[in-house]
Amino acid sequence: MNHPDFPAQAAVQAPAWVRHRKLVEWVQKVAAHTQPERIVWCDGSQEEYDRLCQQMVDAGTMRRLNPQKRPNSYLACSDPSDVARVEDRTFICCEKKEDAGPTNNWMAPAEMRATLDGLFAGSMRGRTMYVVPFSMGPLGSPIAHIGVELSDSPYVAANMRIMTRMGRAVYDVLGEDGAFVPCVHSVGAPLAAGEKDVPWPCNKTKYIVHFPEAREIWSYGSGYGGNALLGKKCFALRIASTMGRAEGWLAEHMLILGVRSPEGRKYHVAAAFPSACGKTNFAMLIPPSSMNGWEITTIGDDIAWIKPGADGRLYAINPEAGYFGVAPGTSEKTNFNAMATLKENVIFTNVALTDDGDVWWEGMTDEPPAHVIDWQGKDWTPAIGKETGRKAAHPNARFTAPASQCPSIDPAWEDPKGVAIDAFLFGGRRSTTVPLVTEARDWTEGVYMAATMGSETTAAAAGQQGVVRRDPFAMLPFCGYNMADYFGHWLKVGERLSKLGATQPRIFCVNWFRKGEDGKFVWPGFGENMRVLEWMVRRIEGKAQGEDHAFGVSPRYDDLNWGGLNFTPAQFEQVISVDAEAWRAELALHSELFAKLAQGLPKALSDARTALEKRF
Ligand code: SAT
Ligand code: MN
Repeated sequence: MNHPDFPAQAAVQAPAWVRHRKLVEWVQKVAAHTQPERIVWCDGSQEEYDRLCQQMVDAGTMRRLNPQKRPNSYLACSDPSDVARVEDRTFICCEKKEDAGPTNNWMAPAEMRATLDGLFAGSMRGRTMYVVPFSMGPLGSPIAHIGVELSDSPYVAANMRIMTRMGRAVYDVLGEDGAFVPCVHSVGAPLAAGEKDVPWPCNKTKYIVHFPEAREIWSYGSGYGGNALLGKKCFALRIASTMGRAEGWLAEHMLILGVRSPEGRKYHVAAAFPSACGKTNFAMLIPPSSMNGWEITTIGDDIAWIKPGADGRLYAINPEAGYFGVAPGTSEKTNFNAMATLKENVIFTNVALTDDGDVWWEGMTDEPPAHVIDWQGKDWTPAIGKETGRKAAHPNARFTAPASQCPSIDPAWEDPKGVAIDAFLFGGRRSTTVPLVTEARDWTEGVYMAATMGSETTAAAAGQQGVVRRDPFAMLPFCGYNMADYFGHWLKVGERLSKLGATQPRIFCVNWFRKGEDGKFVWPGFGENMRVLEWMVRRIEGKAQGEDHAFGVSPRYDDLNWGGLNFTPAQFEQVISVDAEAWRAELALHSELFAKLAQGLPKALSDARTALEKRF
């Protein structure tokens, strides 16, 4: 192929280990259009990673941290405008608007393609285009799928090597004609000849676009996390959820953990919480010392792909290979395992730099350091922080770390057949109304709970923080199709299990975030959440009691194990109580959501709502 504006044609020549003709043609086509100066076919090797990082250090994008303190680790600070996912710039472009549903931004595919054509024309000029092959899930696992991301950001290429199985071996799985999800990413900041680059190139105009029918992703203008690491939310949730609908499986915003009882029985739990609500902490929980014999192991901290196995049960894998976790609030006390995971080989983004070349963020230590350089490169002292309210680390500052470094990693975390799920948990951040824990009495009641979940918004997405919004299944920003159909899909998955005579996983709804009148959290959370997990395990075993109420079964004070924790019945009342008035207001919000999702809303759910209303 010849293109007058693309002299570096020889560079499109794929290495011998890429035998997939269609893939090579696609790379050629995108290169001809975006006109990068050079093309690098990533092989995923350590040398390549080190080289990428060194280039970014030389370009001022990253800083190498003190190797004595934080070996082989880096700090990247983003443009202050490019710090979180941009939900209002995220689009689902299927043929029919109804298929995207009322909770997604939609544009007709042809119109969007015309827009993107304009934006991507020459958008990589002066930059290197990295061809990043990746597997979501263990290579060759029947639950895994493959993607290839073309990106003009070395930060993306390096992060993708931590977050996914990235490199040459992916081409062996693909062979000459294997299926892959094509992902194209540009920071949207072409460089003129001789123009000097900025540390974090991006563009004010941003588009995060999904074509579910073509199974294609295009991302423009942002270099940050969920906007740019396209294997994560874009592929593993938005595109994969549509694949799951078509093929009878689930792509969920869930951590996966293993829990072993003192008797040695092992269970697996998948839990959905919105972004920045503690999935990583919960996945790496260390039981309090008073709960001797209980053990938690980590399979995943953000995303679960769940497919029915031959025995009818649901099997889950973590499609990722790393953690892209929220740094602020992470400490040896709140998440010892995460801190151990972060000892080396980490890319930090938007945290503060200490005077001895290490990192710091709010909540990492009881005492802040006397001086740091904040995430925007300015001097920061505790006094400055107090005076100006400025944080040293951005509230959505992140770490990218290899999952294999986590001390609590489950021995089966890379098992290609996945782990059998015994329970699903759904939780939001709610300072009032929602009790600590409630078990659904059946699958439909559980789907109702998950569908009507609400949560206070966090810094993980651009926009106002701390307002309650409905976030069904913690999937509101991540479902690639009509949310009402998605509820229907969940109901179908449950029906299929019961038809096969397989045990359905139990469904629980939790809330760690109730606050007292003083505005402080009442429930201690973190490791103490093990007490709630113990109750769930005992429910599964048919050993624990609870009390039936309007929307499920919750433990009474004496149904939980309080050994080693001073938590009074009065405090328990504050986190478990169901206030009828608050619930009538809550039900009105459920109605609002269901009215919005009326088209295609399963009747079983509106019936569940009516029954619930009657009970109040
Ligand atoms: O930026 S990400 O989407 O990867 C993190 C999150 O919001 O959960
Ligand atoms: Mn997430």
